[in-house]
Amino acid sequence: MGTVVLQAALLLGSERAIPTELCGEIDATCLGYAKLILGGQHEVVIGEILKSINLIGDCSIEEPQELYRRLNTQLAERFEKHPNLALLLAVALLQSFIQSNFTGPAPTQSAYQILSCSSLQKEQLHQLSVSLLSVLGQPAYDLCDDAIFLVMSLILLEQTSKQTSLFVDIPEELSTVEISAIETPAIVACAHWWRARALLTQLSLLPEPSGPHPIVASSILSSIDLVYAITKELPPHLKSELENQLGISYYLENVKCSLATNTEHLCLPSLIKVQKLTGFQFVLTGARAKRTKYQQEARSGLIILANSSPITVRDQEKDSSFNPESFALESDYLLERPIFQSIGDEPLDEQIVKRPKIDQGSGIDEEKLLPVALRQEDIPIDLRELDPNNQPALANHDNIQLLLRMQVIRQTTPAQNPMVEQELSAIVGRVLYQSGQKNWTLFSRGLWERSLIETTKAKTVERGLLQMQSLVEELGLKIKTRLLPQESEGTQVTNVERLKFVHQVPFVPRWALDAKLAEKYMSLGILKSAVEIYERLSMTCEAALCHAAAGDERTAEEMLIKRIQENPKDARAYSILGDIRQDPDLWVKSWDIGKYVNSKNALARYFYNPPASSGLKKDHSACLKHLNESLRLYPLSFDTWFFYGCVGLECGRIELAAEAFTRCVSLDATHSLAWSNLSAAFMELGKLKEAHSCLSKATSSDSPNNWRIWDNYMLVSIKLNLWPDVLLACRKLVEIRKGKVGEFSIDLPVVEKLVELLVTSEFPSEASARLTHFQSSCMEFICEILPGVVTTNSRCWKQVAKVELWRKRPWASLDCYEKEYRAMSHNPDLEFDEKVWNDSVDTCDDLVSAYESLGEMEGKHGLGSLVCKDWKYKARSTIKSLMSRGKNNWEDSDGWERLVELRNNL
Ligand SMILES: *[C@@H]1O[C@H](CO)[C@@H](O)[C@H](O)[C@H]1NC(C)=O
Ligand SMILES: *[C@@H]1O[C@H](CO)[C@@H](O)[C@H](O)[C@H]1NC(C)=O
Ligand SMILES: *[C@@H]1O[C@H](CO)[C@@H](O)[C@H](O)[C@H]1NC(C)=O
Ligand SMILES: *[C@@H]1O[C@H](CO)[C@@H](O)[C@H](O)[C@H]1NC(C)=O
Ligand SMILES: CC(=O)N[C@H]1CO[C@H](CO)[C@@H](O)[C@@H]1O
Repeated sequence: MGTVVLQAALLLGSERAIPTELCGEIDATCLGYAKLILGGQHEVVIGEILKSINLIGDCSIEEPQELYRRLNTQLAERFEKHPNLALLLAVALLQSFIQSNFTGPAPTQSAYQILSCSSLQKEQLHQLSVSLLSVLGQPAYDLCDDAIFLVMSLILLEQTSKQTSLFVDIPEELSTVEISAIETPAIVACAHWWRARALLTQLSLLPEPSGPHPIVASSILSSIDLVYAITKELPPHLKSELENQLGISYYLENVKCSLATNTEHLCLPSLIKVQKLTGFQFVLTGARAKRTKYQQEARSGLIILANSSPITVRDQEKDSSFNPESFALESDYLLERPIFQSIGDEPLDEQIVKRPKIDQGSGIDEEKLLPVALRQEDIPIDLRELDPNNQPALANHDNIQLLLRMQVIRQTTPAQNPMVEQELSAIVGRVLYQSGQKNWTLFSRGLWERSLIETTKAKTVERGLLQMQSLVEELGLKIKTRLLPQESEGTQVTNVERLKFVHQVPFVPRWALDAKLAEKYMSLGILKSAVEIYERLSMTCEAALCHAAAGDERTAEEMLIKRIQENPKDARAYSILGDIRQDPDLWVKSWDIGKYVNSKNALARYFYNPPASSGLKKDHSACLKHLNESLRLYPLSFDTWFFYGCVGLECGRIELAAEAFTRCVSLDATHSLAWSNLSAAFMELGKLKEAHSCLSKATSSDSPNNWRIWDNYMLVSIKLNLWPDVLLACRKLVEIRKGKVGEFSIDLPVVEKLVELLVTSEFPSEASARLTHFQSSCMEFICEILPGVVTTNSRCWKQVAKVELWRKRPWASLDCYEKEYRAMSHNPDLEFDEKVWNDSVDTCDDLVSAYESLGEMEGKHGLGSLVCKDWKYKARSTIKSLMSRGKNNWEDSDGWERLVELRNNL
């Protein structure tokens, strides 16, 4: 039991989780090591535990696999019977690696010193370790420090969690990790959890997520059973509190993992769960704000009102066993903050409503990434009472939730949408501007995120770049820190502080900050600065892509060729060279040496759309074959599945397409086009019901105004006789398209069918009888919406007239015939175009019959009134005026004859 408490405490990074009364039960050595790790002294632990084993010795190791085998056997021999110790070592190694490359400060001893390697061995071991960490032809970042620690940690975790190694060849069938709350022992579950953390660390060393690693990590973090597997072995009196703490951590890490593996569309349920667990309340609303320095007038803006639950805050306070780093907010350009004027002085609607997506309903929908309060009265009472300029400090876990939500929004919305940028700013603002001391990890991440947002706006792009530059320096610890926490209490305190939460917020290794800055320069067209950074980071592929983007393909090619000469195993470099030269041989080579997935995708695109110079024709089956192989190795790529499905549809491989789009919507259930294409596949397979349900998903997803989707929805609904859905779609099509194509947005045959259905039902004669939903909606559509859209289409007016009559409003019905006739007879072509003449005669005929049949009915003023008292006179004068307009040209046409006949019949 004690052991599990100890491991839980390590997972939580909290010494407090080990109650003193339990310490007696725990093996003293392990307890000592755990305390050292929690106190940031990983090196001591590593040194102590490894003291007695000869890991490397004097061996000269040449091949990565040789290094793996050596480490694997040595570690297994020593730790097979001591999973607890193995886990402690693995944790120390991982945390130490993270400290070196992610959070700093630099440890006093390097990995190779601790392992007592010669300097000759050191260089070689580093290269071999980097090779081992590379995945599917993507080299791990080779300037990282202490790579061997991460390798050792991963090996130990594979051993303690009893899983097949990912260091040996990629397995044919991907084995996902199965965790059972009941059967998996707690210690194994802890090992799984740390392994997921280590795998995400490894992924952050790669240019793109790839290989089985994301799948293994997500499968570990895919179910809360991971937590239950641990807590079932805890002593009863600690169980509920630790379960709660571990649960919070689990959900946060689940989101982090989705973000890191580009499956961010799956995050919302976990975000909602963790919000409930911490009792966090927050809402986005409008406010007027003034930037201290640059603005005189307050402008409307957005603000997040947020508050942590008092219980969470109290728990956290109990935890401050060490001094948080403290620092003052001084710099103008880093810390300038808006001053909010009181919220609610303004009608909030105007500021937020611009964004079409937000529904107009009252109250707030908590099940959203960003709950919004449009009106002041929708803001929960606790939040309404907050002072917007002095909001209370949030619990750390709540700050993390905000940062994660921000990241999810950023990854799921199109870039450069000003409204989204405003929302992101509001979230970051809430993290940055709060009373009390700031947390290093979270605060520095907040500053970084804000500078990223600022660079997306023309007005603030320069300030954003300056902020990024100075943060790169400060976080890189190249110069002494000023804005961020000083290393006041010595490195121990600092590193512990900084390692807190590192597994809950997305990883940003040191060099990734620099690389992001370079990416920014590149997107702003400042290529020279971008290239400089990439070269300094020795990211050759990125630097080459920069040159290529600037049109200097020669330099790009030269750099890549040089890189390949130096690193013949860099499959990504081959593939990028292939992209620049459009040379399939290079992609094939890239696949052969490293199974680099993008090279297969490039081959697929090539065979789908071969350049004219190649003399090849579009080759669907080659294209599908390449995509199939790419997906086999990396099935988490939405884009690849989508392409696979489209090609499948195009060449009649419908089952394949259905499978592909099913995978798409399981990766992103909000993607309308994927739903719509999936329905197309089902249609082809004759599965109408499935097709219908896909389309109904498509219509409620991310592009609710895509008329083609509604059109398909209507067609399928017709086939299934689902008339209420047909009506819905038909209405929606008019709504979406009337602005562009006017009355052509109306699908007449469908309208006619709907009207036929409507009028064959009984119109409720007594006032008390209620209309069905279909009846009232159809009536509204035909009698209120259509007349605003129809201009000349007489068939359509007839339908309106029909429904008005059904509603027992003959006067309104007659009105329609008059409008129909007027629209037609005002056509100036009447005198030249026989068709118009013919049509006008027809509508005149309609109108005259309407006068005859409706004129004498009871009028709108009830008993005694008539629809049209002088209908005969009106009918006559209608005929007369049409005849006078047709006199010159149509006097001996058939139409003329018909008019004469009509007049005589009256
Ligand atoms: C920062 O994090 C540490 C570690 O959990 C905590 O003790 C401290 O209270 C936090 N600071 C604030 C202001 O929340
Ligand atoms: C790829 O092809 C293999 C063999 O034809 C097939 O079994 C597999 O289902 C295909 N994979 C996908 C994702 O379609
Ligand atoms: C599938 O989606 C693509 C991309 O949106 C589109 O071009 C194509 O027409 C769709 N195919 C079908 C059958 O709907
Ligand atoms: C108009 O109607 C007459 C018969 O009613 C027909 O012969 C003639 O072709 C029609 N003209 C046009 C242009 O449709
Ligand atoms: C490439 C890179 O940024 N590496 C850094 C890893 O962290 C150490 C210190 O912890 C730095 O010295 C390296 O520059």
